[in-house]
Order: sequence, then structure tokens, then C-alpha cells
Amino acid sequence: MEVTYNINDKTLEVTEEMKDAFAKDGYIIVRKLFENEELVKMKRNYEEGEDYHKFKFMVKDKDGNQSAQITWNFPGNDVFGMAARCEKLAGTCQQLLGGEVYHYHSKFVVKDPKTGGQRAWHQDYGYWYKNGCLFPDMMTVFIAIDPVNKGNGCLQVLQGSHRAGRVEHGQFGGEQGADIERVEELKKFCPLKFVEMDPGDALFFHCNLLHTSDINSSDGRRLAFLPAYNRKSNDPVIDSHHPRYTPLEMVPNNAVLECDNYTGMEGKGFLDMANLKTLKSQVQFNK
Ligand SMILES: O=C(O)CCC(=O)C(=O)O
Repeated sequence: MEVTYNINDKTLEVTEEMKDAFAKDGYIIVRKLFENEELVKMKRNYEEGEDYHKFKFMVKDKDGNQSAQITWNFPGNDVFGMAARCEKLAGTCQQLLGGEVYHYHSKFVVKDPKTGGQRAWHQDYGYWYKNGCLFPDMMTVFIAIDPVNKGNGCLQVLQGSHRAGRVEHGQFGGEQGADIERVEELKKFCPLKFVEMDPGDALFFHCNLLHTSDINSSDGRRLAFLPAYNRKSNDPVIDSHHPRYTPLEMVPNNAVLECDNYTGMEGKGFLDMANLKTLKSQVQFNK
């Protein structure tokens, strides 16, 4: 049975049950992490934040379908910056990972109606390992900004697959991602879950959790916000296109509602994905 959690009184208490579920399954789902008023602000920030659109990069899947990605290294002070730094998000990751975390990067993944491409099976740590992160003490939160369902390419995860450790990543069967034969074997042990979400719901997942997503065959956009965190103790040992330890200034949960900065993008450190040398040397360019 799927266990999901709800947020009470605008705060999220990370219980032992949640920590145990994260350790066992590699993920937890929190419904309504962000409420409607916060989502209105987030959507406005996405629409009005010009840099978000300037740094849009198209990622092609094996069939030539494309999804858009926008990536930045530092949270900044706009609405999404407050979201990435707020206690119910960053503080929850801190508790799930068991130590101080910093913002490793954030991104949007946008799948346009009918055209938005799939993402191959992979683990985030399959790539972050190559950035000099020695331990898998890292995680991502997938936050639905639009509704996310089977028809528009919701995330699919192999429950418990993080316990297999890091799987080889490279070019397998015509696409870049995790060793697909290994993934097929793991499917026999780890149940496949489609993570359908309403706007504001959040999937907190471990960096070794195998995940994929399908094309968007619906008539609506599928926009997701994915901040990622690394533990301070796991400061990367080499330079890469993502930051070494940089203290995260945590903000209270009401910071999103109180933020009226929709356009100021100072210090966010957007990635110019098309021109990044470290990304080109990697097997997949979207990490
Ligand atoms: O947004 C998606 O469908 C998947 C994104 C993802 O897994 C990634 O970029 O690592």
C-alpha cells in the first residue's frame, strides 16, 4: 500500500515513520506540500522570470521527442528560491539525509502538450557520482506545479531500488541512462510505481532511486520543479558544473507566501547547458 503524508498547519513534522519509509522505499510522497496560494505565486514566477526562459535547454529522447530543462545552482531570492530554502522542503531533506544539507541545484522540467519527451531510467547519483560526490547522501524533490499523471508523463519509480546501490550509467539500447538489463532484473524485485500528483504535491526521493518518465501525450503542459540537495559532509572532491558546499540560508515556511519577487534572478547561477564542458564529458547532459 502506498503511504503518503499530509502537511498540518503549514508545517511538516518528519516522523520516524517517514524516515523509515524513506530508508526502505527510497522515497516518500507528501501531499499538498505547497498550497494553492503558493502555487499561484510559483506559476507567476515561472511566467515572469525572464531568465528562466532564456536558459531553457531542450533534451531529446531516443525517439526525438523533446522536453525542456532549466537548471540553476543557487536558490536565489525569488519565489522558487524561497521554496527551495524553506523548512518544509530543505529542512525535511536535512532530516531525511541525517545531516546539514546545501542546495546542489534546482531545475524545471517542462513537457509540452503532445511533444514532451520521455526520460530514460536513471538514478540521479548515476551522474552526480561523476561530479566528485563520494557518497549517495543526496536527494531530489519532484514538486508538481501542473497536475502530473500517467497521461502526461508522471514520474515512475522502482520502489526500494536505491538499496541496489549505484547502477552503471551510459549508452544502453540506443539511449543514455542506467544499464537497462540491470533495470529489467531489478523490476522483478522492486515494484513499479506511477507517481501521480496534484499541483503542490511533492515526491522526496533518494539519489539512487531508479526513475523514468514517459512522453506527455495529453493536451496540457506538465511543469515540475525539482530542487536537489547534497549533505555538507559530502562536499564534492572535484570541481564540476554544480557547486561545492555553500551554506543554505533556510527560511521559514511562510517565506513563499510573503515573497513578491517574481523577476529578480540575482545570484541564481543558471547553467548554460549547451556550452558546458563538464556536461559534455558526461554520458548524459541533463544533470
Ligand atoms: O521530470 C521528469 O519527468 C524526470 C526528470 C528527471 O528524472 C531528471 O531530470 O532527473
